[in-house]
Amino acid sequence: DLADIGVTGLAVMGRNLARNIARHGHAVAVHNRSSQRVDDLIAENGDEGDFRPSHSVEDFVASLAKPRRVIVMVKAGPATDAVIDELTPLLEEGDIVVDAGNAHFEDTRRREAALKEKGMHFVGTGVSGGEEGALLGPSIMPGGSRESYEALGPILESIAVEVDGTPCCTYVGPDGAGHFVKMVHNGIEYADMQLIAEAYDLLRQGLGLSPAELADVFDEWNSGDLESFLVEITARVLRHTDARTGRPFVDVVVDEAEQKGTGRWTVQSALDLGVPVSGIAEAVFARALSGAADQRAAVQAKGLAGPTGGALEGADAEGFVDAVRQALYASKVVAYAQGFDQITAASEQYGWGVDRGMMATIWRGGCIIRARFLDRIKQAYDADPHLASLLLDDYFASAVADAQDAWRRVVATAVHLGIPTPGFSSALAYYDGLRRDRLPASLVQGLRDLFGAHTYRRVDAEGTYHVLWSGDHSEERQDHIDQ
Ligand code: NBP
Repeated sequence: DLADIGVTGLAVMGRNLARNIARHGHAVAVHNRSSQRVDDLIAENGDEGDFRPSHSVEDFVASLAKPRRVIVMVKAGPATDAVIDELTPLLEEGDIVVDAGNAHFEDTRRREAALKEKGMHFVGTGVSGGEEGALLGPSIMPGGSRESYEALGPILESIAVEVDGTPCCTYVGPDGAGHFVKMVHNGIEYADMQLIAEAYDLLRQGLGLSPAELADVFDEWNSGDLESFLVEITARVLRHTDARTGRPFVDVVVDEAEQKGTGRWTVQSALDLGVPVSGIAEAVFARALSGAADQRAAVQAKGLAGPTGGALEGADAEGFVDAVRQALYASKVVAYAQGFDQITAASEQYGWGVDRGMMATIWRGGCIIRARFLDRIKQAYDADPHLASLLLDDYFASAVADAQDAWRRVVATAVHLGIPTPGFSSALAYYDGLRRDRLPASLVQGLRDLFGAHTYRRVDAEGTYHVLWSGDHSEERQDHIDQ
Protein backbone atom coordinates (compact mmCIF):
# COMPACT_ATOMS: atom_id res chain seq x y z
CA ASP A 1 0.00 0.00 0.00
CA LEU A 2 1.96 2.97 -1.30
CA ALA A 3 1.44 6.73 -0.95
CA ASP A 4 -0.30 8.71 -3.71
CA ILE A 5 2.15 11.58 -3.54
CA GLY A 6 5.08 12.79 -1.46
CA VAL A 7 6.20 16.11 -0.03
CA THR A 8 9.82 16.77 0.88
CA GLY A 9 10.64 19.98 2.67
CA LEU A 10 8.39 20.44 5.68
CA ALA A 11 8.98 24.03 6.75
CA VAL A 12 5.78 26.11 6.99
CA MET A 13 4.83 25.83 3.33
CA GLY A 14 5.56 22.14 2.75
CA ARG A 15 4.02 21.09 6.04
CA ASN A 16 0.79 22.93 5.32
CA LEU A 17 0.68 21.65 1.76
CA ALA A 18 1.13 18.06 3.00
CA ARG A 19 -1.66 18.57 5.56
CA ASN A 20 -3.91 20.00 2.85
CA ILE A 21 -3.22 16.96 0.65
CA ALA A 22 -3.87 14.53 3.52
CA ARG A 23 -7.07 16.33 4.50
CA HIS A 24 -8.32 15.73 0.98
CA GLY A 25 -8.04 11.99 1.38
CA HIS A 26 -4.74 11.33 -0.38
CA ALA A 27 -2.07 9.21 1.23
CA VAL A 28 0.92 11.53 1.47
CA ALA A 29 4.52 10.54 2.11
CA VAL A 30 6.41 13.17 4.07
CA HIS A 31 10.11 13.83 4.37
CA ASN A 32 12.47 16.57 5.44
CA ARG A 33 16.27 16.85 5.55
CA SER A 34 16.23 17.20 9.33
CA SER A 35 13.95 14.55 10.81
CA GLN A 36 12.59 16.72 13.57
CA ARG A 37 10.17 18.42 11.18
CA VAL A 38 8.81 15.02 10.10
CA ASP A 39 8.28 13.97 13.70
CA ASP A 40 6.67 17.30 14.60
CA LEU A 41 4.22 17.03 11.73
CA ILE A 42 3.20 13.52 12.71
CA ALA A 43 2.98 14.40 16.42
CA GLU A 44 0.95 17.55 15.89
CA ASN A 45 -1.14 16.82 12.81
CA GLY A 46 -0.79 13.09 12.23
CA ASP A 47 -4.50 12.54 12.93
CA GLU A 48 -5.59 14.78 10.06
CA GLY A 49 -5.10 12.15 7.38
CA ASP A 50 -2.97 9.37 5.95
CA PHE A 51 0.65 10.48 6.40
CA ARG A 52 3.57 8.17 5.59
CA PRO A 53 6.63 9.57 7.37
CA SER A 54 10.17 8.79 6.23
CA HIS A 55 13.50 9.71 7.74
CA SER A 56 15.58 9.01 4.65
CA VAL A 57 15.19 9.97 1.01
CA GLU A 58 15.47 6.27 0.10
CA ASP A 59 12.55 5.28 2.32
CA PHE A 60 10.60 8.30 1.14
CA VAL A 61 10.96 7.35 -2.53
CA ALA A 62 10.27 3.70 -1.76
CA SER A 63 7.00 4.64 -0.09
CA LEU A 64 5.54 6.18 -3.26
CA ALA A 65 3.25 4.54 -5.83
CA LYS A 66 4.44 4.70 -9.47
CA PRO A 67 4.69 6.85 -11.41
CA ARG A 68 6.03 8.62 -8.36
CA ARG A 69 4.83 12.12 -7.66
CA VAL A 70 7.20 14.11 -5.47
CA ILE A 71 6.57 17.69 -4.39
CA VAL A 72 9.74 19.53 -3.41
CA MET A 73 9.02 22.48 -1.11
CA VAL A 74 12.42 23.71 0.00
CA LYS A 75 14.24 27.03 -0.13
CA ALA A 76 14.43 28.27 -3.71
CA GLY A 77 17.87 28.19 -5.37
CA PRO A 78 20.74 25.78 -4.59
CA ALA A 79 18.68 23.87 -2.00
CA THR A 80 16.21 22.91 -4.73
CA ASP A 81 19.03 21.64 -6.96
CA ALA A 82 20.51 19.71 -4.03
CA VAL A 83 17.19 17.97 -3.36
CA ILE A 84 16.64 17.19 -7.05
CA ASP A 85 20.16 15.72 -7.28
CA GLU A 86 19.45 13.57 -4.27
CA LEU A 87 16.10 12.37 -5.58
CA THR A 88 16.74 11.65 -9.24
CA PRO A 89 19.14 8.68 -8.83
CA LEU A 90 16.36 6.98 -6.87
CA LEU A 91 13.61 7.75 -9.40
CA GLU A 92 12.65 6.09 -12.69
CA GLU A 93 11.46 7.10 -16.10
CA GLY A 94 7.97 8.55 -15.99
CA ASP A 95 8.28 9.81 -12.40
CA ILE A 96 7.28 13.39 -11.69
CA VAL A 97 9.23 15.90 -9.63
CA VAL A 98 7.30 19.03 -8.67
CA ASP A 99 9.07 22.18 -7.50
CA ALA A 100 6.45 24.16 -5.62
CA GLY A 101 8.91 26.75 -4.30
CA ASN A 102 9.43 30.22 -5.71
CA ALA A 103 11.96 29.33 -8.39
CA HIS A 104 13.06 31.65 -11.16
CA PHE A 105 11.50 30.41 -14.39
CA GLU A 106 14.89 30.12 -16.10
CA ASP A 107 16.00 27.71 -13.35
CA THR A 108 12.81 25.76 -13.95
CA ARG A 109 13.53 25.59 -17.68
CA ARG A 110 17.01 24.27 -16.95
CA ARG A 111 15.78 21.66 -14.46
CA GLU A 112 12.97 20.56 -16.72
CA ALA A 113 15.38 20.00 -19.60
CA ALA A 114 17.77 18.04 -17.36
CA LEU A 115 15.06 15.73 -16.05
CA LYS A 116 13.59 15.24 -19.48
CA GLU A 117 16.97 13.78 -20.53
CA LYS A 118 16.46 11.16 -17.84
CA GLY A 119 12.91 10.47 -19.03
CA MET A 120 11.39 12.15 -15.99
CA HIS A 121 8.90 14.97 -15.74
CA PHE A 122 9.74 18.17 -13.96
CA VAL A 123 6.88 20.42 -12.99
CA GLY A 124 7.67 23.94 -11.83
CA THR A 125 4.58 25.21 -10.12
CA GLY A 126 3.62 28.57 -8.74
CA VAL A 127 1.82 28.30 -5.41
CA SER A 128 0.14 31.41 -4.16
CA GLY A 129 -1.55 32.17 -0.90
CA GLY A 130 1.29 31.90 1.59
CA GLU A 131 1.15 29.71 4.66
CA GLU A 132 -2.58 29.89 5.10
CA GLY A 133 -3.28 29.25 1.43
CA ALA A 134 -1.04 26.19 1.44
CA LEU A 135 -3.18 24.71 4.20
CA LEU A 136 -6.67 25.89 3.29
CA GLY A 137 -6.42 26.16 -0.48
CA PRO A 138 -3.80 27.94 -2.58
CA SER A 139 -3.93 29.07 -6.16
CA ILE A 140 -1.72 26.65 -8.09
CA MET A 141 0.04 27.40 -11.39
CA PRO A 142 1.75 24.25 -12.66
CA GLY A 143 4.02 24.17 -15.71
CA GLY A 144 5.64 21.14 -17.36
CA SER A 145 4.50 18.44 -19.73
CA ARG A 146 0.80 17.87 -20.41
CA GLU A 147 1.35 14.23 -19.55
CA SER A 148 2.57 15.11 -16.08
CA TYR A 149 -0.51 17.26 -15.55
CA GLU A 150 -2.74 14.27 -16.32
CA ALA A 151 -1.15 12.45 -13.39
CA LEU A 152 -0.88 15.42 -11.08
CA GLY A 153 -3.80 17.68 -11.96
CA PRO A 154 -6.51 15.81 -10.05
CA ILE A 155 -4.60 15.95 -6.76
CA LEU A 156 -3.57 19.58 -7.24
CA GLU A 157 -7.09 20.62 -8.24
CA SER A 158 -8.47 18.87 -5.17
CA ILE A 159 -6.30 20.91 -2.80
CA ALA A 160 -6.61 24.27 -4.59
CA VAL A 161 -9.08 26.89 -3.41
CA GLU A 162 -12.34 27.01 -5.34
CA VAL A 163 -14.15 30.10 -6.60
CA ASP A 164 -17.68 29.67 -7.97
CA GLY A 165 -17.06 25.91 -8.06
CA THR A 166 -13.92 26.23 -10.20
CA PRO A 167 -10.60 25.18 -8.67
CA CYS A 168 -7.87 27.84 -8.82
CA CYS A 169 -5.50 25.43 -10.54
CA THR A 170 -4.98 24.78 -14.21
CA TYR A 171 -2.26 23.56 -16.53
CA VAL A 172 -0.30 26.69 -17.47
CA GLY A 173 2.12 25.48 -20.15
CA PRO A 174 5.45 23.74 -20.76
CA ASP A 175 8.66 24.03 -18.71
CA GLY A 176 8.95 27.44 -17.01
CA ALA A 177 5.42 28.67 -17.80
CA GLY A 178 4.01 28.06 -14.32
CA HIS A 179 6.79 29.82 -12.46
CA PHE A 180 6.77 32.63 -15.02
CA VAL A 181 3.08 33.28 -14.52
CA LYS A 182 3.54 33.18 -10.73
CA MET A 183 6.36 35.71 -11.08
CA VAL A 184 4.21 38.11 -13.11
CA HIS A 185 1.40 37.61 -10.59
CA ASN A 186 3.80 38.82 -7.89
CA GLY A 187 4.88 41.74 -10.08
CA ILE A 188 1.26 42.77 -10.53
CA GLU A 189 0.87 42.52 -6.75
CA TYR A 190 3.72 45.04 -6.39
CA ALA A 191 2.02 47.43 -8.84
CA ASP A 192 -1.37 47.06 -7.16
CA MET A 193 0.06 47.80 -3.71
CA GLN A 194 1.96 50.81 -5.00
CA LEU A 195 -1.20 52.25 -6.56
CA ILE A 196 -3.12 51.73 -3.32
CA ALA A 197 -0.31 53.42 -1.40
CA GLU A 198 -0.41 56.39 -3.77
CA ALA A 199 -4.19 56.70 -3.37
CA TYR A 200 -3.74 56.72 0.41
CA ASP A 201 -0.96 59.31 0.19
CA LEU A 202 -2.93 61.59 -2.12
CA LEU A 203 -5.97 61.59 0.14
CA ARG A 204 -4.02 61.95 3.33
CA GLN A 205 -1.69 64.72 2.13
CA GLY A 206 -4.06 66.26 -0.39
CA LEU A 207 -7.21 66.35 1.73
CA GLY A 208 -5.80 65.93 5.20
CA LEU A 209 -7.89 62.82 5.92
CA SER A 210 -6.83 60.72 8.90
CA PRO A 211 -5.91 57.05 8.59
CA ALA A 212 -9.17 56.12 10.31
CA GLU A 213 -11.17 58.22 7.86
CA LEU A 214 -9.23 56.65 5.03
CA ALA A 215 -10.07 53.19 6.37
CA ASP A 216 -13.73 54.10 5.81
CA VAL A 217 -12.95 55.30 2.29
CA PHE A 218 -11.22 52.02 1.40
CA ASP A 219 -14.03 50.03 2.99
CA GLU A 220 -16.47 51.85 0.76
CA TRP A 221 -14.32 51.30 -2.31
CA ASN A 222 -14.29 47.63 -1.47
CA SER A 223 -18.00 47.43 -2.18
CA GLY A 224 -17.55 48.57 -5.81
CA ASP A 225 -15.39 47.79 -8.83
CA LEU A 226 -12.25 47.93 -6.69
CA GLU A 227 -13.45 45.06 -4.49
CA SER A 228 -10.35 43.04 -3.72
CA PHE A 229 -8.37 41.45 -0.94
CA LEU A 230 -5.75 44.23 -1.08
CA VAL A 231 -8.30 47.04 -0.75
CA GLU A 232 -10.00 45.15 2.09
CA ILE A 233 -6.77 44.74 4.05
CA THR A 234 -5.77 48.35 3.33
CA ALA A 235 -8.81 49.41 5.36
CA ARG A 236 -7.80 47.03 8.15
CA VAL A 237 -4.22 48.29 8.28
CA LEU A 238 -5.31 51.95 8.20
CA ARG A 239 -7.82 51.39 11.00
CA HIS A 240 -5.28 49.71 13.23
CA THR A 241 -4.03 51.76 16.19
CA ASP A 242 -0.62 51.11 17.67
CA ALA A 243 -1.12 49.70 21.16
CA ARG A 244 2.13 51.15 22.46
CA THR A 245 1.60 54.76 21.47
CA GLY A 246 -2.07 55.07 20.57
CA ARG A 247 -1.00 56.51 17.23
CA PRO A 248 -2.19 55.26 13.83
CA PHE A 249 -0.26 52.10 13.08
CA VAL A 250 0.90 53.41 9.64
CA ASP A 251 2.64 56.26 11.42
CA VAL A 252 4.81 54.06 13.61
CA VAL A 253 5.99 51.76 10.80
CA VAL A 254 9.34 52.65 9.19
CA ASP A 255 8.58 53.86 5.68
CA GLU A 256 11.09 51.68 3.85
CA ALA A 257 9.44 48.97 1.74
CA GLU A 258 11.39 45.75 1.41
CA GLN A 259 11.37 43.21 -1.38
CA LYS A 260 12.24 39.58 -1.73
CA GLY A 261 12.91 39.77 -5.46
CA THR A 262 10.00 38.56 -7.57
CA GLY A 263 9.07 42.12 -8.54
CA ARG A 264 12.64 42.71 -9.63
CA TRP A 265 12.63 39.43 -11.59
CA THR A 266 9.46 40.48 -13.35
CA VAL A 267 10.99 43.77 -14.45
CA GLN A 268 14.25 42.13 -15.49
CA SER A 269 12.32 39.68 -17.63
CA ALA A 270 10.16 42.47 -19.07
CA LEU A 271 13.30 44.35 -20.09
CA ASP A 272 14.57 41.23 -21.87
CA LEU A 273 11.22 40.73 -23.59
CA GLY A 274 10.93 44.43 -24.44
CA VAL A 275 7.53 44.77 -22.78
CA PRO A 276 6.78 48.10 -21.05
CA VAL A 277 5.61 47.06 -17.60
CA SER A 278 5.95 50.59 -16.24
CA GLY A 279 3.46 49.95 -13.42
CA ILE A 280 5.47 47.07 -11.98
CA ALA A 281 8.79 48.81 -12.64
CA GLU A 282 7.68 52.01 -10.89
CA ALA A 283 6.52 49.93 -7.94
CA VAL A 284 9.91 48.22 -7.67
CA PHE A 285 11.70 51.57 -8.01
CA ALA A 286 9.40 53.23 -5.47
CA ARG A 287 10.37 50.55 -2.95
CA ALA A 288 14.03 51.13 -3.82
CA LEU A 289 13.63 54.88 -3.31
CA SER A 290 11.90 54.32 0.03
CA GLY A 291 14.79 52.11 1.09
CA ALA A 292 17.47 54.65 0.15
CA ALA A 293 17.61 55.75 3.77
CA ASP A 294 20.94 57.59 3.71
CA GLN A 295 20.06 59.53 0.60
CA ARG A 296 16.64 60.44 1.95
CA ALA A 297 18.17 61.58 5.25
CA ALA A 298 20.71 63.72 3.40
CA VAL A 299 17.93 65.35 1.39
CA GLN A 300 15.88 65.92 4.55
CA ALA A 301 18.86 67.57 6.18
CA LYS A 302 19.52 69.93 3.29
CA GLY A 303 15.91 70.36 2.12
CA LEU A 304 15.04 70.48 -1.57
CA ALA A 305 12.54 72.93 -3.00
CA GLY A 306 8.91 71.89 -3.46
CA PRO A 307 5.56 73.62 -4.00
CA THR A 308 4.50 76.01 -1.25
CA GLY A 309 0.72 75.47 -1.22
CA GLY A 310 -1.06 73.33 1.39
CA ALA A 311 -3.83 70.77 1.15
CA LEU A 312 -6.70 71.11 -1.30
CA GLU A 313 -9.54 73.44 -0.37
CA GLY A 314 -12.96 74.42 -1.64
CA ALA A 315 -13.70 73.48 -5.22
CA ASP A 316 -10.30 71.81 -5.54
CA ALA A 317 -11.20 69.39 -2.78
CA GLU A 318 -14.68 68.72 -4.09
CA GLY A 319 -15.10 65.22 -5.45
CA PHE A 320 -11.41 64.49 -4.98
CA VAL A 321 -11.97 61.25 -3.08
CA ASP A 322 -13.97 59.83 -5.93
CA ALA A 323 -11.50 61.17 -8.48
CA VAL A 324 -8.75 59.23 -6.71
CA ARG A 325 -10.91 56.11 -6.77
CA GLN A 326 -11.31 56.44 -10.51
CA ALA A 327 -7.62 57.16 -11.05
CA LEU A 328 -6.78 54.09 -8.99
CA TYR A 329 -9.07 51.94 -11.07
CA ALA A 330 -7.76 53.23 -14.41
CA SER A 331 -4.14 52.85 -13.28
CA LYS A 332 -4.89 49.35 -12.08
CA VAL A 333 -6.35 48.42 -15.48
CA VAL A 334 -3.11 49.61 -17.09
CA ALA A 335 -0.90 47.69 -14.64
CA TYR A 336 -2.81 44.47 -15.26
CA ALA A 337 -2.87 45.07 -19.03
CA GLN A 338 0.92 45.39 -18.93
CA GLY A 339 1.35 42.26 -16.84
CA PHE A 340 -0.80 40.26 -19.23
CA ASP A 341 1.23 41.69 -22.14
CA GLN A 342 4.33 40.28 -20.49
CA ILE A 343 2.72 36.85 -20.20
CA THR A 344 1.71 37.10 -23.85
CA ALA A 345 5.24 37.99 -24.95
CA ALA A 346 6.88 35.20 -22.97
CA SER A 347 4.27 32.70 -24.09
CA GLU A 348 5.11 33.57 -27.70
CA GLN A 349 8.85 33.60 -27.15
CA TYR A 350 8.94 30.23 -25.37
CA GLY A 351 6.03 28.60 -27.20
CA TRP A 352 3.97 28.11 -24.05
CA GLY A 353 0.45 28.74 -25.35
CA VAL A 354 -0.69 30.26 -22.06
CA ASP A 355 -4.46 30.79 -21.82
CA ARG A 356 -4.63 34.29 -20.33
CA GLY A 357 -8.28 34.08 -19.38
CA MET A 358 -7.54 30.96 -17.34
CA MET A 359 -4.76 32.80 -15.50
CA ALA A 360 -7.25 35.47 -14.44
CA THR A 361 -9.59 32.65 -13.40
CA ILE A 362 -7.09 30.88 -11.14
CA TRP A 363 -5.97 34.15 -9.54
CA ARG A 364 -9.48 34.77 -8.23
CA GLY A 365 -8.79 32.75 -5.10
CA GLY A 366 -5.81 32.13 -2.82
CA CYS A 367 -3.85 34.97 -4.39
CA ILE A 368 -2.99 38.30 -2.84
CA ILE A 369 -4.37 39.98 -5.97
CA ARG A 370 -7.70 38.13 -5.80
CA ALA A 371 -10.38 40.56 -6.88
CA ARG A 372 -13.72 40.99 -8.55
CA PHE A 373 -11.78 42.69 -11.34
CA LEU A 374 -10.29 39.34 -12.45
CA ASP A 375 -13.70 38.16 -13.62
CA ARG A 376 -13.68 41.08 -16.04
CA ILE A 377 -10.28 40.03 -17.37
CA LYS A 378 -11.50 36.48 -17.81
CA GLN A 379 -14.54 37.76 -19.71
CA ALA A 380 -12.34 39.95 -21.91
CA TYR A 381 -10.16 37.02 -22.99
CA ASP A 382 -13.18 34.75 -23.39
CA ALA A 383 -14.71 37.30 -25.76
CA ASP A 384 -11.46 37.61 -27.72
CA PRO A 385 -8.64 35.14 -26.96
CA HIS A 386 -6.30 37.17 -29.18
CA LEU A 387 -7.02 40.53 -27.56
CA ALA A 388 -4.01 42.78 -28.31
CA SER A 389 -4.37 44.69 -25.04
CA LEU A 390 -6.80 44.52 -22.16
CA LEU A 391 -7.37 48.23 -22.78
CA LEU A 392 -9.06 47.30 -26.06
CA ASP A 393 -11.74 45.20 -24.40
CA ASP A 394 -15.04 47.09 -24.53
CA TYR A 395 -15.60 46.97 -20.80
CA PHE A 396 -12.10 48.18 -19.90
CA ALA A 397 -11.99 50.76 -22.69
CA SER A 398 -15.18 52.35 -21.44
CA ALA A 399 -14.19 52.04 -17.78
CA VAL A 400 -10.99 53.95 -18.52
CA ALA A 401 -12.84 56.43 -20.75
CA ASP A 402 -15.21 57.15 -17.84
CA ALA A 403 -12.29 57.56 -15.47
CA GLN A 404 -9.92 59.55 -17.61
CA ASP A 405 -10.99 63.09 -16.63
CA ALA A 406 -10.65 62.20 -12.98
CA TRP A 407 -7.37 60.41 -13.66
CA ARG A 408 -5.88 63.50 -15.34
CA ARG A 409 -7.15 65.73 -12.56
CA VAL A 410 -5.56 63.50 -9.91
CA VAL A 411 -2.19 63.30 -11.66
CA ALA A 412 -2.18 67.08 -12.26
CA THR A 413 -3.10 67.69 -8.62
CA ALA A 414 -0.36 65.37 -7.45
CA VAL A 415 2.16 67.32 -9.51
CA HIS A 416 0.86 70.63 -8.11
CA LEU A 417 1.03 69.41 -4.54
CA GLY A 418 4.39 67.68 -4.97
CA ILE A 419 3.00 64.27 -4.03
CA PRO A 420 4.91 61.52 -5.84
CA THR A 421 2.57 59.24 -7.79
CA PRO A 422 4.87 57.26 -10.09
CA GLY A 423 2.25 54.53 -10.49
CA PHE A 424 -0.66 56.80 -11.39
CA SER A 425 1.48 59.08 -13.58
CA SER A 426 3.30 56.37 -15.49
CA ALA A 427 0.06 54.49 -16.10
CA LEU A 428 -1.48 57.61 -17.59
CA ALA A 429 1.63 58.27 -19.70
CA TYR A 430 1.49 54.68 -20.96
CA TYR A 431 -2.19 55.05 -21.81
CA ASP A 432 -1.60 58.30 -23.65
CA GLY A 433 1.41 56.84 -25.42
CA LEU A 434 -0.62 53.89 -26.64
CA ARG A 435 -3.37 56.23 -27.85
CA ARG A 436 -1.18 58.51 -29.95
CA ASP A 437 -1.25 58.16 -33.71
CA ARG A 438 2.23 59.67 -33.98
CA LEU A 439 4.85 59.37 -31.26
CA PRO A 440 8.06 61.42 -30.98
CA ALA A 441 9.90 58.15 -31.57
CA SER A 442 10.31 59.49 -35.10
CA LEU A 443 12.64 62.13 -33.70
CA VAL A 444 14.50 59.50 -31.70
CA GLN A 445 15.01 57.54 -34.92
CA GLY A 446 16.26 60.71 -36.64
CA LEU A 447 18.78 61.31 -33.87
CA ARG A 448 19.94 57.71 -34.02
CA ASP A 449 20.42 58.01 -37.74
CA LEU A 450 22.44 61.21 -37.39
CA PHE A 451 24.85 60.14 -34.66
CA GLY A 452 25.09 56.45 -35.41
CA ALA A 453 23.83 55.86 -38.95
CA HIS A 454 21.27 53.52 -37.38
CA THR A 455 18.87 54.11 -40.33
CA TYR A 456 15.13 54.71 -40.30
CA ARG A 457 12.01 53.62 -42.16
CA ARG A 458 9.75 56.04 -44.03
CA VAL A 459 6.01 56.51 -43.63
CA ASP A 460 5.52 56.61 -47.40
CA ALA A 461 7.87 53.98 -48.85
CA GLU A 462 9.30 50.52 -48.15
CA GLY A 463 12.91 50.06 -47.12
CA THR A 464 15.41 51.44 -44.63
CA TYR A 465 17.16 54.73 -45.21
CA HIS A 466 20.00 56.91 -44.04
CA VAL A 467 20.63 60.61 -44.55
CA LEU A 468 24.18 61.60 -45.47
CA TRP A 469 24.30 63.98 -42.51
CA SER A 470 27.92 64.97 -42.98
CA GLY A 471 27.55 65.21 -46.74
CA ASP A 472 24.92 66.79 -48.90
CA HIS A 473 21.98 65.57 -46.76
CA SER A 474 20.73 63.35 -49.56
CA GLU A 475 18.94 60.16 -48.61
CA GLU A 476 20.31 56.71 -49.35
CA ARG A 477 18.37 53.51 -49.35
CA GLN A 478 20.25 51.00 -47.16
CA ASP A 479 18.42 47.71 -47.46
CA HIS A 480 19.28 46.59 -51.00
CA ILE A 481 22.91 47.49 -51.25
CA ASP A 482 23.93 43.99 -52.31
CA GLN A 483 21.14 43.56 -54.86
P1 NBP B 1 12.14 27.81 3.47
O1 NBP B 1 12.24 28.58 2.22
O2 NBP B 1 12.46 28.51 4.74
O3 NBP B 1 13.07 26.54 3.35
C1 NBP B 1 13.21 25.65 4.44
C2 NBP B 1 13.14 24.23 3.96
O4 NBP B 1 14.17 23.99 2.98
C3 NBP B 1 13.36 23.27 5.08
O5 NBP B 1 12.55 22.14 4.88
C4 NBP B 1 14.83 22.94 4.92
O6 NBP B 1 15.20 21.74 5.50
C5 NBP B 1 14.92 22.85 3.44
N1 NBP B 1 16.29 22.85 2.91
C6 NBP B 1 17.21 23.83 2.84
BR1 NBP B 1 16.97 25.51 3.49
N2 NBP B 1 18.35 23.46 2.28
C7 NBP B 1 18.18 22.17 1.96
C8 NBP B 1 19.02 21.20 1.36
N3 NBP B 1 20.24 21.52 0.93
N4 NBP B 1 18.54 19.95 1.22
C9 NBP B 1 17.29 19.63 1.65
N5 NBP B 1 16.47 20.51 2.22
C10 NBP B 1 16.89 21.77 2.38
O7 NBP B 1 10.70 27.13 3.60
P2 NBP B 1 9.26 27.76 3.36
O8 NBP B 1 9.16 29.11 3.96
O9 NBP B 1 8.32 26.71 3.78
O10 NBP B 1 9.18 27.93 1.78
C11 NBP B 1 9.33 26.84 0.89
C12 NBP B 1 9.26 27.35 -0.52
O11 NBP B 1 8.00 27.99 -0.72
C13 NBP B 1 10.30 28.38 -0.88
O12 NBP B 1 10.71 28.21 -2.20
C14 NBP B 1 9.59 29.69 -0.74
O13 NBP B 1 10.09 30.69 -1.59
C15 NBP B 1 8.20 29.32 -1.12
N6 NBP B 1 7.22 30.15 -0.40
C16 NBP B 1 6.12 30.44 -1.01
C17 NBP B 1 5.19 31.21 -0.39
C18 NBP B 1 3.97 31.47 -1.10
O14 NBP B 1 3.14 32.25 -0.68
N7 NBP B 1 3.79 30.85 -2.23
C19 NBP B 1 5.35 31.68 0.90
C20 NBP B 1 6.48 31.37 1.52
C21 NBP B 1 7.42 30.57 0.84
P3 NBP B 1 15.68 21.69 7.04
O15 NBP B 1 14.43 21.69 7.85
O16 NBP B 1 16.44 20.44 7.14
O17 NBP B 1 16.52 22.92 7.28
